[in-house]
Amino acid sequence: MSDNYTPQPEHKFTFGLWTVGNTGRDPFGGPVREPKSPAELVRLLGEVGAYGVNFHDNDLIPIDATPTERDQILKEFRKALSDTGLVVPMATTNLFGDPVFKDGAFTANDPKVRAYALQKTMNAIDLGVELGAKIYVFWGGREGTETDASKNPVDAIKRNREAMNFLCEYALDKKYDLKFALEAKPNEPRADIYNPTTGHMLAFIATLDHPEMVGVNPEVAHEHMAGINFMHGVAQAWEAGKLFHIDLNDQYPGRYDQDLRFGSRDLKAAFFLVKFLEDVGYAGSRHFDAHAYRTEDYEGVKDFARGCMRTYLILKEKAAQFSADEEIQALLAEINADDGSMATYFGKYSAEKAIALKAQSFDRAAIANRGLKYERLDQLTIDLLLGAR
Ligand code: GCO
Ligand code: MN
Ligand code: MN
Repeated sequence: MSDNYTPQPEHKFTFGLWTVGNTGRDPFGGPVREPKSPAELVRLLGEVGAYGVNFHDNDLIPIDATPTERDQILKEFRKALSDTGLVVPMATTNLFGDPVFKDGAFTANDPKVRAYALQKTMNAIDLGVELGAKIYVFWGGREGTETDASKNPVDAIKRNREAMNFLCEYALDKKYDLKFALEAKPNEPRADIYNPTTGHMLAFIATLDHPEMVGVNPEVAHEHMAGINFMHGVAQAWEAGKLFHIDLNDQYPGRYDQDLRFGSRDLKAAFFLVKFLEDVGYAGSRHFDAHAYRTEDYEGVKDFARGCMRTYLILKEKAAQFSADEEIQALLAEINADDGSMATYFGKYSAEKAIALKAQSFDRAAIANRGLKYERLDQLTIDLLLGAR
């Protein structure tokens, strides 16, 4: 059955192999679902209507696969892609799973680990590009510490920068049509991870040799774990021209990393996020980096994946409704009323402007007395979200 909430390719909904392929393992229990091959997962994604699939190098090719195994896996994967029409918009490197990365990858204290991480990433970039990826994500889950006795954070920043500069040059040298997207997370698996928020990442990117090649991949759960407003971080990245990718999911603040279905926890935050992405015309992938509850079988995994996309599309419709709602728009116009009397004071500084502004008198009490009607505006938003308008 097709309705307004049926995913279409133009919605650019993508999932990682590791998301629908998650077998439900957690720190307290083993897998609850049989693993599926990459090709099977592509078919599952095709069935639920996704546009694309993303992967870590080792989601696709196990770290110790032989060349023959690699060829066979790639053959089946490519066949599944062409049968389903799914594309690979993004790829990434697993720099966290193998024990060699227990002290990080690009920031590890052992130079052999740092060199191996660069080698592994170059190979993984080759693989991603071969399959069509235009965005390459870097999530440094192990780039952090449990004890600050172990590492100087300034050294870690410098090592990270050197690695990113090296890999940018590698992509340029190979003439790859590829951009990098850095993904921040405050903690988990390390006690503390460097560059813990999207804002930190943006500041770090400005120090690179090729900042134009590098943007961010903000994730809902990661900023909620840090207790901050995700949409504000996304807006900052967007305004800086750095929103190259986005990881959608959900998360209760102050808890372990939950990777909940998009919009399933903070519906209002999800609404303002979707509204933002749609209003500004973000054209990249809407990537769901989440997984099904551990209670589910593969039918439940499909329910989970369909749910992520459906909620996004419902919220997109609600965003359009918000923009068309006369009462809401009249209220916004009133809130933003401007009689133009202050216009001469804004914009670029001049000594004359400063003198004129210092001479201007303000009726502070009258200005402050005005009620701003944000309560009404918020309730109208809630009514709209709950289907009461
Ligand atoms: C996490 C991260 C990862 C990354 C992935 C892609 O919390 O585990 O969100 O899922 O997004 O490694 O780089
Ligand atoms: Mn995450
Ligand atoms: Mn992520």
